[in-house]
Amino acid sequence: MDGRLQIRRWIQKAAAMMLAVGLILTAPCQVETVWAQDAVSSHGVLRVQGADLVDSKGEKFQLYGMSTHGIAWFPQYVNKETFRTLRDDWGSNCVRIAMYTDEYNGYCSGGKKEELKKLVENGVSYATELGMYVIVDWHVLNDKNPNVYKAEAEQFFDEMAEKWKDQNNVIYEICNEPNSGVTWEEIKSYGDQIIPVIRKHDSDAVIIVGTPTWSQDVDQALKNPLKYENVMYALHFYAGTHTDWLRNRAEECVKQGLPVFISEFGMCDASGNGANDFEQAGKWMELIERYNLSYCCWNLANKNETSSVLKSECVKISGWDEADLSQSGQWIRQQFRTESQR
Ligand code: IDC
Repeated sequence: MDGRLQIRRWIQKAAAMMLAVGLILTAPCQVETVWAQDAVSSHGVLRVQGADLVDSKGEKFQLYGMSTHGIAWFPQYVNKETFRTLRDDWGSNCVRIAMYTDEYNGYCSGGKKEELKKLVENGVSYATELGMYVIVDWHVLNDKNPNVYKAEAEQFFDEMAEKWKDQNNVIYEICNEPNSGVTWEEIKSYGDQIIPVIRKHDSDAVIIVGTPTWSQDVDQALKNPLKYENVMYALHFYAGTHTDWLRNRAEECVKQGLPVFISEFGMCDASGNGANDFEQAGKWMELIERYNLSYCCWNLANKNETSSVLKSECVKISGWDEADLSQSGQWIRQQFRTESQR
């Protein structure tokens, strides 16, 4: 064998050994590999530009994912493996953590404050570790008027925003759904108190503000918006109840420059139950895609109700098969998967 051939063989052997060593060394790391869906490292700090949510490069960006049910009721889904499945298998880039303020051991109505805060903090950490955006939702519902627990909201957001001031994946939703005649002026005055509390720590965080009538009256916000930057206005729909008239309102407001965020919706009716109306839901999705709106689906739980995405007999908290998913779950997972391929 001539000298050159000998050398080539040595090189080949050395390369094969290096490859083998490399494979052995990298194998254990794969468990924690963050895949291409690491939305936060690709898109960074989000901000609001006109009606749009844009990423750190100034490109239009869309968040989409699941909302938990009330975390006091279904704490098991505030779990890293749950979020990982939502990211890797469902293809979503965002998760909304819903903490009821009044009902179901709500934060302000006898719930265990420290445990609830810990759950929210854990949820934010898991999302962060997975490179997902996360919405912290102060879930006003039974309390109707966000001013009822304004002092508690101030304290909560002050503490939380201080913790996450250096992160760029946390979005604050300061009042889920004001309702029962609460006016936009009352909500606005609440926003004027709470937004500066968050901004004191995190000067550019995106903040979502609920609108009157269970977050349907975005037109009132359009007439008289808050004066801060990086604020978006919540519009919620339930496809079995809210049809053309609410879509038209949403479209009109977006066209006129209002940043609308669909931070909660369902394919069924507004009770969270009843039949799914996938035809109407499909029309909503067309609108969502036309305007690149961000959206979170209610709800990630196995409650025996139509809007829960898991069947009530499913006790798995991650890695769900098709058979584990309710009709709603099958539909929305497909929607997210399609979205992630766009
Ligand atoms: C529903 C839950 C249901 C719970 C009820 C409490 O799905 O299990 O018993 O709240 O009142 C909303 C609310 C959201 C509702 C949902 C369906 O933001 O909390 O969840 N909905 O009613 N707005 C419109 C519909």
